Amino acid sequence: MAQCVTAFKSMLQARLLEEKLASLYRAGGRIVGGVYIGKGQEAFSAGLAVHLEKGKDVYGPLIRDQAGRLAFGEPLLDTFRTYLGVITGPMRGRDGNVHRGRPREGMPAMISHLGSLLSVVNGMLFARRLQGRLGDSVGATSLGEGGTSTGAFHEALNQAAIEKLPVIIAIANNQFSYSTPNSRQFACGDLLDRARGYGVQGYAVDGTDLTACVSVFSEAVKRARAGGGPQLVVGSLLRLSGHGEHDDSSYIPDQVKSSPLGQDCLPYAESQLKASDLITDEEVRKWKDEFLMEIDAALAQASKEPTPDPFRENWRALSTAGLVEGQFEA
Ligand SMILES: Cc1ncc(C[n+]2csc(CCOP(=O)(O)OP(=O)(O)O)c2C)c(N)n1
Repeated sequence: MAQCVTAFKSMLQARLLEEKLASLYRAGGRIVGGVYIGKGQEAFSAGLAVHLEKGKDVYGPLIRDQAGRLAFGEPLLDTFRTYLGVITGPMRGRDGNVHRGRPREGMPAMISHLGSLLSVVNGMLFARRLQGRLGDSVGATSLGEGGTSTGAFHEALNQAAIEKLPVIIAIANNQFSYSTPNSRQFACGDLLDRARGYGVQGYAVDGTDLTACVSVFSEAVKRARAGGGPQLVVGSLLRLSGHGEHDDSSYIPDQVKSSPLGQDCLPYAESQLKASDLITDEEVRKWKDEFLMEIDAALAQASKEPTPDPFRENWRALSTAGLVEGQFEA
């Protein structure tokens, strides 16, 4: 239950941070690329990451995982430094939004949202196994239901299953892949069929319910650590925003928005945790104030920092400049 409170704090911090990013995007000028947020998916994201240990486990977060990133321990400044494209950021100004990571700390940089990170996480785990240093560490990544239609996802899931890799795959079924509804995305009855088809353990969870998410991921991580191979968790929910801030999501019918899938996980978690006497109104107010101050301070800091100078920058791949897990020195 203590993990629910930790996850809740990451959810709250992520929501406030992403509100700031969205307002910077709308104001124009500061953020050059798109802004992609995880509103409505924070419980599913943090519910997984809260079980991972930075320095021991591998975590490959995607577009909707700001809450998971914070729960795993990614510094707040990484978000602003990447969005503002400054050279102090983890991608040194080469990316303008979500393709950031810290591979040395077990967090590979996101590639595409569409299933390509699972094979990277598999590879990191497999390398550790070959080097005899896997121990009981696990890897985890997430993707949307649309991503489960790609060849990259199927190949990587099959590979993980055959090699019995300790990987947790969190599929956030938010009903729409950009504007494509599930009826045009897959014909199987249930996304858990994806797990059955590859001989992988599958779980279904209400992705709007933090305590349910924390509990199902606790079980999945435990089994993966104990040698049970890949664990695939499907969370049902809705993204409460556009695909990115440029998208008004007008293709999502009102009746879906007002269904249980559209429940906002943040106020729901707050009411659950208050009802269980785990948090108080006063604590939530205090955390909000603290997070808003931290967010403003991080934005002010990143705003002062320089973007790359195209004439002086060495544009070699970052992997050769020390980003990869201890293999290259800067
Ligand atoms: C190969 C490729 N094609 C298209 C895109 C653009 N794209 C990024 S995310 C996305 C939709 C993803 O839907 P889903 O996997 O359901 O995740 P969600 O956005 O719902 O979280 C698309 C079409 C891409 N990144 N890569």
